[in-house]
Amino acid sequence: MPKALIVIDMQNDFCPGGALAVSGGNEILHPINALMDEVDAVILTQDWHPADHSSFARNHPGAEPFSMTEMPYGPQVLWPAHCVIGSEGAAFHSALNIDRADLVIRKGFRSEIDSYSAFFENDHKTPTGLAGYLRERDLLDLTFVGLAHDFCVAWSAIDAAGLGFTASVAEAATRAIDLDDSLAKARKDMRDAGVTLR
Ligand code: VGL
Ligand code: ZN
Repeated sequence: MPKALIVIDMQNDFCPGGALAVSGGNEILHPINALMDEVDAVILTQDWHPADHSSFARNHPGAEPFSMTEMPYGPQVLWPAHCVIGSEGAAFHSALNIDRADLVIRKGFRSEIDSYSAFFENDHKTPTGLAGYLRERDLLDLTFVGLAHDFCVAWSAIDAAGLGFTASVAEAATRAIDLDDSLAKARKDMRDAGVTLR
C-alpha cells in the first residue's frame, strides 16, 4: 500500500523564537527530513490565518492567550496570534526539506473557524479536500509528524483513522504544546481511534 508522510505545520511560529513556540520543535526537523526517504509521497500542511482570525486571543477583547472560549462549532482555545498569512512566522522552517513535497495544504484561512486537522475544520464537518487527494492517489497508509503532537497532529491522525486510512504517528518526530495535560489526553484519544503511536 503506497505510503505518505503528512508533515504538520513545521512553520517558524511553532519553532523556538516563534509566536506559538513548541518546546523542542526545531529538534524534529532532521528526523522528519529522514522519514521522507521512507515514503512514496510527502504532504505538508501550513497553518494560514488572516490577521482577524477568531482563534487569536487579541481578537477577543479582555481574553488571555491560552484561555478557552465557546464558538458556534464548539469549544476553542484562544491562541497568541500566529501563522498570519504571508508573514515570516507562517513560512516553513528553512531546514525543512520542502522541495520533497508533492502537495502543500493550507488550513485555518477562514476568519470564523479554526482548523487543527488536515482533513476537517474544527466543526469536524467542513473538508479540506485532503482525503480525496490521498484516495485518488491510493495513498492510504499515512504517517503523521510535526507540530503540535497534542493539537494538529493528533486531530489529523484521529480524523485519518476515522476516514478509514491506516494512521500512525512517529512520536520521535513530533513535539507537544501540553496545555492542561493535553498530551496524555491526545495520546489516549489517538489510541482509542485506532492510531498507532510508534
Ligand atoms: C496548532 C494551535 C493553533 C498546531 C495550530 O499546529 O498544533 N496549534 N494552531
Ligand atoms: Zn493556528
